[in-house]
Formats: sequence, structure tokens, C-alpha cells
Amino acid sequence: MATERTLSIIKPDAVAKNAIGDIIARFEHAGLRVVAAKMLHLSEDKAGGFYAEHKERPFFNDLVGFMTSGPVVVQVLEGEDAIAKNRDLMGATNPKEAAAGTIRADFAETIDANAVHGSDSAESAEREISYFFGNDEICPR
Ligand code: RTP
Ligand code: MG
Repeated sequence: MATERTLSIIKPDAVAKNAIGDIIARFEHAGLRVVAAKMLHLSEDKAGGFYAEHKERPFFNDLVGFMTSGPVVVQVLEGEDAIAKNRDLMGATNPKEAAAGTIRADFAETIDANAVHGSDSAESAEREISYFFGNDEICPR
């Protein structure tokens, strides 16, 4: 296993629930380290560009509408096997199918408002991290 970085977003529903700290604690307790973080309210352009791979999907407009509905917290997580580990901590996209004890099982209600985003591959992680952070905004341990 290698040390990796992955992009995590705490989505508007989880921020509205005041669950930022509980969610970051899950990452830290699993051995992931926050090496960059910012809170921001995404514009339609910024959210649409982030989810550009889903542009032709029927849920794209709802997804952008949701991601711009309130502030989000974007962070870079670093650690052993960080990309897969974060996806495991998150649970399935649809919280109704997410395993017990995962973030989506515990904090999300619906497939649209599902609490967190996590990069799904090394290629996505590289693109997504540079979409939100300059090199001078990342603070390795
Ligand atoms: P994310 O990118 O947000 O981490 O979620 P994911 O990898 O688990 O799922 P993905 O397939 O990338 O979809 C991105 C977001 O679009 C919404 N979605 N809705 N109605 C639907 O069938 C559907 N499928 C996906 C979800 O909110 C998902 O997080
Ligand atoms: Mg995805």
C-alpha cells in the first residue's frame, strides 16, 4: 500500500446538520490526515465543472442544484490507501444501501443528499485536488 491523497467534500446536507466535526473525526480515527481544507459556497459553474463526467446523466441538474444549495467543506485527505479507505468510510452512493457504520448510513437520507463526496480513482483524485487547491494550499505533515 502506498501513501495517497484523495479529495473529500462534506456536502451541503451534512454541513446544514452541523456534522462537519463528526465526519472529519471518522477520517482521523481511520488514520487519514487532513492536509488541506476550505469552506465555500459553490457556484453553478464550479459544481458543474467538478461533476462534468455526469453532464449527460438525468440527475445532473439536480446534482448541481444540490451542491450549490449551501456551503460545503472541501478537504484533501492523506494516508495509506487513502482513496479506497475514504470510499469505504463513505459507504454506498445510496444511503439506503450503505453498510452500517458508514458516513452515508449515519448522516445521509437520500441518494441526492448523501453527505460526502470522495474521489473514485487515482486519476480522479489528482484532477479533483487540483480543481480546488493550489500546491501552496496543501500542507503535508
Ligand atoms: P460522489 O461522486 O458524490 O462521491 O458520489 P459517488 O461517486 O458515490 O456517485 P457518482 O456515481 O459519482 O454520482 C455522483 C452523485 O450524483 C448523485 N446520483 N444520483 N439518481 C441517481 O441515480 C443518482 N446517481 C448518482 C449522487 O448524489 C451521487 O453522489
Ligand atoms: Mg463519484
